[in-house]
This record gives sequence, C-alpha cells and structure tokens, in this order.
Amino acid sequence: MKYTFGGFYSIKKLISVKIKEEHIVKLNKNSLKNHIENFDFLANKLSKKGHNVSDIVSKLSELQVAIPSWALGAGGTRFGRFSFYGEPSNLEQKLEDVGVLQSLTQTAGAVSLHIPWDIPSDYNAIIEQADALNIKFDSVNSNTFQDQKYAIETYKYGSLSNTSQAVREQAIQHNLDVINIGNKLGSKCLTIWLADGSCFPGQNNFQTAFQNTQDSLKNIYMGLPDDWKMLIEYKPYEPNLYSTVIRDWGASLMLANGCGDKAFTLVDLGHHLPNSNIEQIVSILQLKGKLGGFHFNDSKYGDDDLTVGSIKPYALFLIFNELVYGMENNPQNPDLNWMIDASHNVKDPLEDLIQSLEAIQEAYAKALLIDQAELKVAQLNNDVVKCQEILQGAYRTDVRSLLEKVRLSSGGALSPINAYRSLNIRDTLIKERGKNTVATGL
Ligand SMILES: [Mn+2]
Repeated sequence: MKYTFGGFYSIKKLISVKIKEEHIVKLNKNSLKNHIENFDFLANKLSKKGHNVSDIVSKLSELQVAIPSWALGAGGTRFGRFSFYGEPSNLEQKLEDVGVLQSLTQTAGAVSLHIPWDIPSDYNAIIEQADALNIKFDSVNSNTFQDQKYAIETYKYGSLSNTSQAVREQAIQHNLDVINIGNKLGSKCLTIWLADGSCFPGQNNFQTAFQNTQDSLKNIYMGLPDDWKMLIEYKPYEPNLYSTVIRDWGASLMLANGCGDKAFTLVDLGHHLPNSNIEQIVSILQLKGKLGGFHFNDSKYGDDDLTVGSIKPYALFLIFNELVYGMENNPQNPDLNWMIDASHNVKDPLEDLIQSLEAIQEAYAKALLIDQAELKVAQLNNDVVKCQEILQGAYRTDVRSLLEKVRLSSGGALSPINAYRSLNIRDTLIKERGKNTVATGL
C-alpha cells in the first residue's frame, strides 16, 4: 500500500501522538503504586549512601540514543532473512517507528540514517516529521560496501583503499554526497565504516591499502563542514576474512590523527576479537581525546549485532564506568554520538530496540552509582578487594525503578515493552502497512 502525504500524517497521529497523549498515562496508572514503592525504597537507600538521586535521574534523562534506520526491519544472515510483518518500507515509516520508540522510552530522540538507503525525497517534509516526533538526525552513514545500481566502478576489491584511482574517487564522492544530504537534515556527523580488506594472504599490499585509505579519508575530511565530526569505525574481519584495512582502534586512531581535529574513532561493541578488553580501549581513546561515537550491540562470538546487554551485561557496565569517568575527566573529547547498531532475525525489531535502550540506560545508571572518589582511594591503597566491592556493589543494585522514574517524568511508559504490547502497535503497523513489507536497505 502506498501512502499519500496526508495518509502518512494520519498514521503518525495514530501511532505516535495518540499513544503519548492518551494511552501511556492510562497504562502507567496501573503500575504507578508499585513503581512509587520501589523507587522510594531505592532512592532512600541511595540517599543514605550519599548519592544525589535527582542528579542521577537528570543525567539519565539527558542520554538520548540514536536508532539506526537499518534496525527497524528484521535483519538477515548470509543464509536468509525472515521478514517481520509491518516493517517500514520508506524513510517516513522508519521515522514513525523511531517516534514510537521515543514516545514509549523517551530515550530514542535521534535517528542514524544510511545513505543511499534513506535519501529523502522531500527534505522539508522529513524535517517537519522528525521535529513533530522530537527526533534529531544523528550521524549519517556512507555505504561503499555494496555496488549501487548505476555505479560505474565496483567496490568488489575495496573502495577508499582500492588500487584504482577511479574507484577511490567514486567512493570519496559518495561520502561527500552523504555529507551534503546530512547537512540538509541538520546532521553534524559522518560515520565511515569500510568493508575494505582482503580474503587471502598476498591479495593486498597492506601498506598501499592503508595509505590509499588515509589519502581518501583526507579528501573526504576536506569536504567536512567546520561544525561536523567524522567518525572512523573499525572492525577486525568480515566481509573480508583475512585482513581488514581499518581492523582495530589503533588503525582508526592513526587515520583520525592523520585527518585532523574533527576526526575521531567510533567504537562498535561487536567489532572486536573475542575477549578484547573494550573498556580499556574506550578509556585510552578518551585520554587521547579521540573517542567520537559508539555503536551499541552485544555478541557471543563475533559481530553478532544482538540486543544490547543480552550476553555480557557486566562488560557493558564496565564500559559505562569508563565512559562516566571520561565524561567527567576528559573534556578533550567531543560530546559522544550514542548509537545502536543491531539487527537480527527473530524478534520484533521495535521490541528488541526497546530492550537495547533499557540495557544502555541500566548500565549507565549503575555506572553512575560507582563512588569514583572512594574507588580512587582504594586504587591508591592497592586495596584490590575493595575496588572490586565498589564496582560490584554498584552493578548489583537493582536500578529499574530509577529508569521508570526517568521515563515517567519525561512522559514515557513505566514499562515500554508492556505498553507496546498492550497497545497492539505491531498489529496496527501491519494493518497500516501490510503484512509483507520489507524494510529498505536490508
Ligand atoms: Mn557499527
């Protein structure tokens, strides 16, 4: 079914505005008493320990995480893709979905677009829709890991690193086009992830590939507006299985340094080899003023793109411990771009994103409970046991009523998943969009 302009606004009212104004308040009433009891108990306990609870609540309220446009449909594997009914089939519908998440959680106030999958046909209409839904345009992502329909050159053997100057120029121009599109929407950031690398030893000259990439990035950087950031995302393997040009944070950092002050490293949690100490990477990048953005997800083996916090919640907490420390002690870093980068085959994508948003907030809340001053004393005294007690004491605190408080005070749902289900949002989307829609870009 194709929507007229008027039609799409009526969906917006149905899905977003109406949910927020009428239903959430009603649903919240059902569990309000329970929430107040739990929150008062926790707030009392935390206050006695010397925490400033209202300060923690306001810090949590400020955390807004960008939803990636590509996570709103079911993801695929190299073996297949199982559609989830009622997926958004255009940019307007993707924004509507983010609007649903924002209404329910009040922590999804941004979207991260992927070009060319999300090129607006009417910029003013898209900006107006995003404004109405209280959604900002976070980093825009370029795509040189696929050949586009009318492309002259192929990226089969790399894009920015390619030995062919014509291929590199095409890839550079694409990134400049993405900046231009983002600029029209009010975005201030470009994310570059390259699939470039090699599948077999000897296929590439490592030095040539790296140097070409640096030169190409410098060309893109020259087209970056003054108030923009460029984020360079690394990944150790896949789709190339022997070597990746920007394989780790060291390569990303070197390239960012080679470009200039507006270039930073982006950490995607799934882009590390098993058992990497990601929190330490985060910490050192902050020390050097080069941490620019985050892609949240979780993984068991590789780049699994699973729900945030579903596999290694303690590691996520430790990462947030470093982020909290860095935000307080490393002003040399810019404001971070907080983004989710996840997708998979088996869950309702919106329910999955609600779970991810909650996991991010939960880890952040727990990290805010760490007494940094007390930890510093324990570290100076080499009191290893005390250090662990401080971290794990914060981690073991049940902060869910704190998150409820944050949502309640900003107009969100006490339980976003329950609200999503009670309001039959997926059924409504299927009714509006049809059963077999397929999200663009996947
Ligand atoms: Mn990513």
